[in-house]
Order: sequence, then C-alpha cells, then structure tokens
Amino acid sequence: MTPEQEIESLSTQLRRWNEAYYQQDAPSVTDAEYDRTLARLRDLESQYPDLRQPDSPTQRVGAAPLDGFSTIEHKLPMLSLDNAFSDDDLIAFNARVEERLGQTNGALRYCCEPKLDGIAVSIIWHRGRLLRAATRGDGYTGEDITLNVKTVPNIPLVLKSGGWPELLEVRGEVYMPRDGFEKLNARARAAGEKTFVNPRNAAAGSLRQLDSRITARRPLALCAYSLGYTEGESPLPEYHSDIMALLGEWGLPISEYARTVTGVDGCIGYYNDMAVRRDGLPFDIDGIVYKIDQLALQQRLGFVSRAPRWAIARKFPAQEESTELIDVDFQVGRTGAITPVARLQPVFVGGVTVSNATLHNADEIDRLGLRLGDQVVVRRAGDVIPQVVSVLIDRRPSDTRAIAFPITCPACGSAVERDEGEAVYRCVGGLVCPAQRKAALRHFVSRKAMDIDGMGDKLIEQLSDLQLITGIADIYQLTADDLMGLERMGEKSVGNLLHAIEASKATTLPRFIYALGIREVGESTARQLAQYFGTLESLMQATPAVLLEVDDVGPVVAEHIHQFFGEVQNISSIDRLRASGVHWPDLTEAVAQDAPLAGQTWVVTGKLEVMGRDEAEATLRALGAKVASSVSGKTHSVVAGPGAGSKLKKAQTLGLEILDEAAFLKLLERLQ
Ligand code: D41
Repeated sequence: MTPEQEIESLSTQLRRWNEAYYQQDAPSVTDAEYDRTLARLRDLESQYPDLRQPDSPTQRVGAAPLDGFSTIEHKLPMLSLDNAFSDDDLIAFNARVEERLGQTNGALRYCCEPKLDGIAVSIIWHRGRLLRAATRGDGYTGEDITLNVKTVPNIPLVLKSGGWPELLEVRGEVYMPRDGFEKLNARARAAGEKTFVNPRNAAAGSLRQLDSRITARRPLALCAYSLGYTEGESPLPEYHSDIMALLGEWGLPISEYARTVTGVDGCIGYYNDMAVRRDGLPFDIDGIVYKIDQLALQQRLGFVSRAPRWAIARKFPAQEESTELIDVDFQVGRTGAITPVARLQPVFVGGVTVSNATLHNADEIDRLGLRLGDQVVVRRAGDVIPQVVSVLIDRRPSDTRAIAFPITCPACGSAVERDEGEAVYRCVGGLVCPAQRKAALRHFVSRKAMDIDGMGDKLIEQLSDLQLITGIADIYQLTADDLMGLERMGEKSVGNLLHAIEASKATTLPRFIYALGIREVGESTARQLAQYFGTLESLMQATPAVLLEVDDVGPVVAEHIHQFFGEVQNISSIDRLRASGVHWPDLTEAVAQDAPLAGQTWVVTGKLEVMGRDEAEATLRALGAKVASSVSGKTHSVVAGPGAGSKLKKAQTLGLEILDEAAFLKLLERLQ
C-alpha cells in the first residue's frame, strides 16, 4: 500500500467508526483500536504533510488546550431577536411589517423554523475550507472557538459541490440533542460527577472548553440559520429559504422543520403545529423564529437597536420554572431500586402542570444540596419525566429541613443496600416487598408486556392489598366474585376485564419474556433472546456463557437472566401461568427462513397515521424482517412517515428504498 492509499483507508475506517459512534450511538470498535488507528494516521500525516486531507479525521478530535480564547470582531453584527409571547404580539408584528412595506394584503411570505435552545455561532469558510469560528458574544465581538467548532461532527470542514463565495460566513446554533444530553448526564450521575442543568448549559459549557479534546467527546450539533458576511463572486438567491437550501447543498446542516408560509395565519398555524410536536422533537426548542422570506423586503425593513424588523421569535411556555419542594417520597420499583421523588407545589412548566419530579438517587439529593422547603428549579422537556435540576440557594427560607434517606425499605421494612460502585439503593425484600410485587404486576400487565387492558394501578393496588393476588400467576385465577364490589368495578367492567385477561393468554414469546420483568431485560433484549433461543425452555437452560452470544446481552444482563431462572419461585410462577393457558408460538428457524422479509433489516421512522409505529414494527417482524432503530449500510428499506428526520435523510444519502405509509400498506397487502 502506498502512504496515500493507507491514509485514504485509515480515514475511511475512522469516519465509519465516528459515524457509528456519533450518529448511531453504537460504537463498533474499542477505544484502544480507535486510538491506535488515529495515531497511525497522525503519524503518516506528519511524515507526508502534503497528503493530509483538510477534512481528515485527525482534524476532528481536538487539539492541545489553549491558554485563553482570543476575540474576533464580527464583520457584520450578529443581531438579536425580538420576542412575541402571544398570537396578538405576532399579529401586531405582522401589521407593523405590512404597514412599513405598504403591503397590507396579508400575503407576505414568512420562513418559519424552530428556535433551538443552544449557542449562536459564526463560522467562516475560505475557499470552501473552514477557517474560523466565533461565539456571538455581545453581537459585535465574540470569542475564537475555531478548534472546538472543528470537532462538531456535522459541521463540514470542507464544503461540498461548489459555487460558494470565496469567503462565506454562516450563522447557526450549536446545540446538544436530548438523547446525547441524557446519556452525558446519566454517565456523570453514575460516576458521581456534576451533571448539567439542561442541554443549553451543556452545549455552552462544551463549546467554552479550552481543551478541544473535551469538546470532541460531547454530543454537539450545528443547525445553520442564516447567511452572514460574504466576499467574492457568487450569485446568491433572492429568498432566505432558497439560500438555506443552497447551504444544505454545500453540506451545512439546516433545519428539516423549516417551512415557508403565507401571512400571519400561516405563522400561527405553524406555531400550533410545532407546539404539538415539541415534546417529540430530538432537541429542546424555546420557540419559533419567523423571518420575512424575501431578502429585498428584509433590506427595506432594516433593523432597530440591535434586532431586525423583519424577524421575530414567538416563545413557547418555559421548560424550567421554580417552585417549592414540599416533601420527598421514596418509591420502590420492580427491582427494589429506591427512587426519591420530589413532591412540589404544583407549577406550570413545559406546557403541563407538574407536582412530582424525580430526584434519581440518594447522591443526587446530596449533589443538589437539597432541603425540604427549598425553592427549586424544575425542568420538563420532551418525553422525559420532570426533574429537579437545581436549588435556588439565594431564596432558601430559614426553616428548611434535612431530607433523611430511609435506612429500611419504606414499603416492607427490609434492609436497604447498595452494590459496590452503584448509585442506587435497593430494598433486598424481593417478592416479600409489596411495593416490588405491585410494580412487577404493573409491568406484567402493561401494554408492551401481556397487555391486559383495564388492569390499572388502582385495581392492582386493591387486589394486592386484599391479597387477592400476590404474584403474576394469580391474575389468571381471578373470578367475577373476586372482582365484583371492588372500587369502580361494576358488572360491565368486570366482564371486560375477565375478557381482557382471557385474551392475553394468547401471547408471543418476546412479550412473555419481557413481561417476566427480569432486571435489565427490556423490550428489545427480550426480542433478541426470543429470536436467539426460539423457545422458553432453551432460554431457561442457557448458561451465562451462552447468553453472552445474544446481541444486547452483556455479562451483567446474562447474570440477571441466569439468576432469574435459578429461582424456584420464578419457575413455579411460569409453570402456573402455562397451566392457566398462557401460550405462544415458538420461534423456530423454519418460520423465519422462508418468511417474505427474512434476512432484511428495516427501519420505521416518523409518524404512521394508519397503523402506528409499534404495529408496523410488529408486522415487519412477523414477516421475518429485523427491525433496527438506526439506519446504516445494512438497512434494506425505511418506512418514513411525516416528521421523519435524520434517519430519513440518512436513508436518502445512502440511496436506500424509502416507503411512505401508503406504499408500505400496499406492500403488506401483497405479502400477507
Ligand atoms: O434557532 C435559533 N436559535 C435561531 C436564532 C434561529 N433559528 N434563527 C435566528 N435568526 C436570527 C436572525 C433573524 C437575526 C438572523 C436566530 C438568531 N437570529 C439569534 N440567535 C441568537 C441571537 C439571535
């Protein structure tokens, strides 16, 4: 191999690993091998400097720490945005704009996009190569964060295609997607380190690192939102939306949610639409930005003080609010884990009223320095449960009280223990503990497990307290006599429940394995186990070494599974369930191999209106396909509904087969 070929091959390999790591969150190589490969590439590049590609993976991993940031003056000031807090504010904004333009027909075109909650940056490419990046600062001067920005995976070090001006400045928001933020904090929490309050602070803290190698390990992303200063020949479009599309062609990440609409009605419609979708987005947004689409009109409107007259941000309800911590309860989960839960003075946050928030574990209470009666900041964003993220020390009343973590289980009085190196305390009572038993029952009947409709928390509470059921197998022994007369149980609901219990007997092996509630065995692991072993018997007999062969199963999970099937009580529960008629078809190879989609991997993304995602995935599996959560070179086809985002984009880039829901339903009709 020539040095040139080796450099090419090492770069390709590293890029692939980066992608698996950052985009699919599935590291495909050990750190050691990654480091070795990177070191080899670095070596070659220093030996043959001419062969170094400007977008080489060595340019992404950060450099030696700086002593401080130098300042950069923005060629054009980075303006700020005025805010609108209601439809009326927006209507007034539109009226002002129409009046100034003398165009009162309600037909102005606006470009709408989510307002990301991150850090505004300016990035400059010179002849297509990333030259410099700066923070917004005070709008006139910012800090030079070039080295940090170069580590952000979706920022092109070299622009694609061509036709860009000699000097191109782009402005955008650097943010941390929610899942990356949650993982970063979960890791910090497990290691007993400080956590970030929200993705915005995490993004800001990551960009402000003097050591860009730290930035490189943080899950950051850019979303470009406008063109800045340009120099040199390059005809640019006359509409903001077309400019953004052009930036997209040059390889810059742009918002996939941006739309152009007509008039203020279109703006309000977009706002309402995004308000509904807000919780499901992969990142925090704090509002919508509206921009007059036509640049000529933008120019005529100009700006006042430091904000453009042609743009405005309509704010969403805040995702963080302060309130009083009234009490802390300790909940015992299915596996005995004791979770402190904050009882709060109800507060409206992120669009709903919140009166409970998780405190994760005992360490978190210490870390926050929390006391009863404190004023705390509560955050509710996305589908994640509300959390207490900080204490407002300045507003601490004089009569706060310490929080005592229980020394015995609050539900059964058993000892509370914590494993070496674990942050979580657990009740050791096992099935003796009523709280653990109830949690196991709730899990067993839940939608993705045995799916017993009508068996809600309240009913489980009553049935357990009255000792009508003490374990999962008792559910199938319930009679109408047992149920009649319980709170809110009339003849009709009793009939419905018994019917639902009966119907749940016909289940599937993955559901049954999941329903057992083995520690760390979630829905996807249960499915892998079912697929690998085919029958419950062979799973029950598997040794830890064999279990390790299954995708998703590591030594800890293998040990949990092995222990679970080693308990006499669990075996007798399973026997009783089967004796009551719970059954499922085994998953033998023969079924899988001649299934129509055998050997294919599918991904479902976006919203499916007719069948829903869960059902679509189940149907695909029934046809023999593997369903994956991320798109890769191994993906056969992608089903994409409205709202599909990065996965769809990736599928397009890879040139995969993409079906909308209508096409997917048609295919199913043919296959079934
Ligand atoms: O997503 C954002 N945070 C965002 C910020 C956005 N989508 N568009 C923006 N557009 C502008 C103008 C209209 C001035 C080009 C902005 C910002 N400004 C902005 N971000 C921070 C200060 C101003």
